[in-house]
Amino acid sequence: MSSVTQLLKQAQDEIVAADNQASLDKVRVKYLGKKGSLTSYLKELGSLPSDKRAEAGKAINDAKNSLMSEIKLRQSELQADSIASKLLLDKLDVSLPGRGQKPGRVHPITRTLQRITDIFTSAGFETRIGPEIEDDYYNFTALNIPENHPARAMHDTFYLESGELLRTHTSPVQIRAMQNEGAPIRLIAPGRVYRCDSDLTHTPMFTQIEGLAVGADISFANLKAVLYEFVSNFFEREIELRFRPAYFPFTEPSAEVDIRAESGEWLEILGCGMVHPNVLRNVDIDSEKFRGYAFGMGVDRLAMLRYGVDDLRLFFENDLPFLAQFS
Ligand code: 2NM
Repeated sequence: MSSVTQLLKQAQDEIVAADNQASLDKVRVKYLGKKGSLTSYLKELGSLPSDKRAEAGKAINDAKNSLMSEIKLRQSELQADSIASKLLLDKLDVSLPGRGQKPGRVHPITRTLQRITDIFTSAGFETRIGPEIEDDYYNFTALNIPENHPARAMHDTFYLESGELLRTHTSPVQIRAMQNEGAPIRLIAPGRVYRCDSDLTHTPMFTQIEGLAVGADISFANLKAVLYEFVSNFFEREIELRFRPAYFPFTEPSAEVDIRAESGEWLEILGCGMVHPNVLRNVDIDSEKFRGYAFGMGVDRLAMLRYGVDDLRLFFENDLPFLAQFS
């Protein structure tokens, strides 16, 4: 009897001393496991004289029960401790300042394109977009560009193995729009275009915006007025324009348009003209009833002028300090 009491006392001390789950487990195994000391006492009960057996058995079972409940208690204490210390370590101060994520910006060419689009939208033009992979018909033939025209040469156009090509201008968008919607129509077509050309002022991919208005009373005077309004709006000052006669297969007459820079020099910014009757015919618009004007400009060039950037390639290098200047 006294050795059970002693064993119980010893086990209780060890339970209190156990400061983690593993050592508490060891205590449990040591006393209550299959080969534990209390367990072996139970096994030895049979060798006691029968009149002592009941009393001893009860004492051992009582000791066993109180050990089990004390271990359970200690276990929940240890668990609470470990949760508390984890919480202390993982404490998150939600009031700390962030890591200084800088907001992104819109690329200067995209900003310029949005600005141009906004100006034409408020003048009543709708926006149309189209595929960058085109075929010969939409990129050339429908635009009155004959089979042997230099613009078709491998030199300028990226051809795909399929025989398709990367559009060299956004004019195919206008062709599709006229085909699908007929006249009258007034739209702008912004987008990426591709030409096999690369130097200081040319990149193989660039952004263009073209415009088209077809109607019964459309005249070259309308074209001049729209372009004048556009350019003055874009540069935020009265701008002098100069129309120089030019040649495009898809317009007749055609002109290249210069603006008078603040320095006094003339800078070319766009091409335009009256849509060629052959082009109208190709999209089944009656060229006796309807006339149209069209224009096209390089957005990159307008962005250079607006922001005073003198090397086109800067727009394509994704140099963050350079880009960060436009916000
Ligand atoms: C330019 C210059 C002149 C043009 C013509 C057409 C269409 F589809 F109506 F025939 N779209 N764009 C055009 C005319 C484009 O870019 C310098």
